[in-house]
Amino acid sequence: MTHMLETGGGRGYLRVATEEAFATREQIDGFLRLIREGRADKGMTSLWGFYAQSPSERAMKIMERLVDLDDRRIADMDATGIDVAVLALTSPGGQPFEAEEARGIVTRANDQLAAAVERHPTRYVGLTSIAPQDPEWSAAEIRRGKDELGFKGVMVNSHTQGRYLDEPFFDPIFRALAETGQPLYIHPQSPPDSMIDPLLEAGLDGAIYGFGVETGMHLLRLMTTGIFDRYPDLQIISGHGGEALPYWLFRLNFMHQAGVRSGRYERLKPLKKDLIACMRENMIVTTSGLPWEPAIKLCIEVMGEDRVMYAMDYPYQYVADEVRTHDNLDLPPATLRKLMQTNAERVFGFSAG
Ligand code: 1DF
Ligand code: MN
Repeated sequence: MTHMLETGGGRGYLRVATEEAFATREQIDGFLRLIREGRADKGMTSLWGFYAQSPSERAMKIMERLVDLDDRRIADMDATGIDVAVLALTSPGGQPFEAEEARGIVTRANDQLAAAVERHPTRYVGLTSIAPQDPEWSAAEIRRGKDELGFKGVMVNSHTQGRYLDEPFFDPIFRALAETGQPLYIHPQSPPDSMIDPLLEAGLDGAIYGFGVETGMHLLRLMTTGIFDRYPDLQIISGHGGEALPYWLFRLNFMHQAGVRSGRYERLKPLKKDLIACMRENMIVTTSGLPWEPAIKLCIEVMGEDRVMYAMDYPYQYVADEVRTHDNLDLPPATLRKLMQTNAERVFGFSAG
């Protein structure tokens, strides 16, 4: 049985998609400049060398859709029944650039997004992009995003030039998140040069696997280095079913505790909150890339029904059938409504419709 994918909540909920990407021309031109000038890492060269230059139909369609924040995007949302898109600058944002270049690209991207949200206030919610290579500037941009641009959370695309957010260097970002009470979305990007070689060699560096293992590790090391002991109210969102962490959670927690007891690693310290509690109290996962009943049910069972949100990952995974998969999940209506609408409203603090 099929049904029309209409917006408007005829099924008892609105559809809020929470990992939706846009790009600016300036950002794409910047990626190409990095590649041309030999300043790009291997992951950038592989990923954006493809999307920004390939004449293939996939690359062309994605590029057209990424840079459109008006008619094309709204028509695509209408066609797939997406009522509200939570939008952020596409991966890896401004993170591969030198700080000054990054600040310019990210500021103008945030301004463009704010203008688009103003044009389509009932359809779009914006997230603030930052340049973690300049943490103090990023903290100020997080405040500007909330206070002046009306954004509802912050987007970081995993590592920044091989550096991870648990480094004390990045603390101003977490302080700004705590001060403004906003969630942090940690989206994948390609693994850094220190990690990518065996993935690249096998063609696995991108969204197929490289994204997931690198970002899953980032999320895990934030937890094991005690980010939620330091920031007990912080909420971190991750895509792709939590980058496999919910599936592995028992083993992660067991082996983490065994590792701590053994004293084998100086950096594995006891946590006030174990990894299971971290996942159930401080993490939220989305269904981007995983429109699959067994995986979504596992996430809901492991994380709780308040901690899983729908995402399409437009335009990288723009498939109407996947929306239908979510609509047809074997879940109680109240749980489905949380998944599709109300968890996102609570996590980001907005009201759809
Ligand atoms: C891809 C996938 C690219 C996702 C993305 O951003 C992205 C891809 C550059 O398939 O190349 O966000 N994704 O989240 O699955
Ligand atoms: Mn994505």
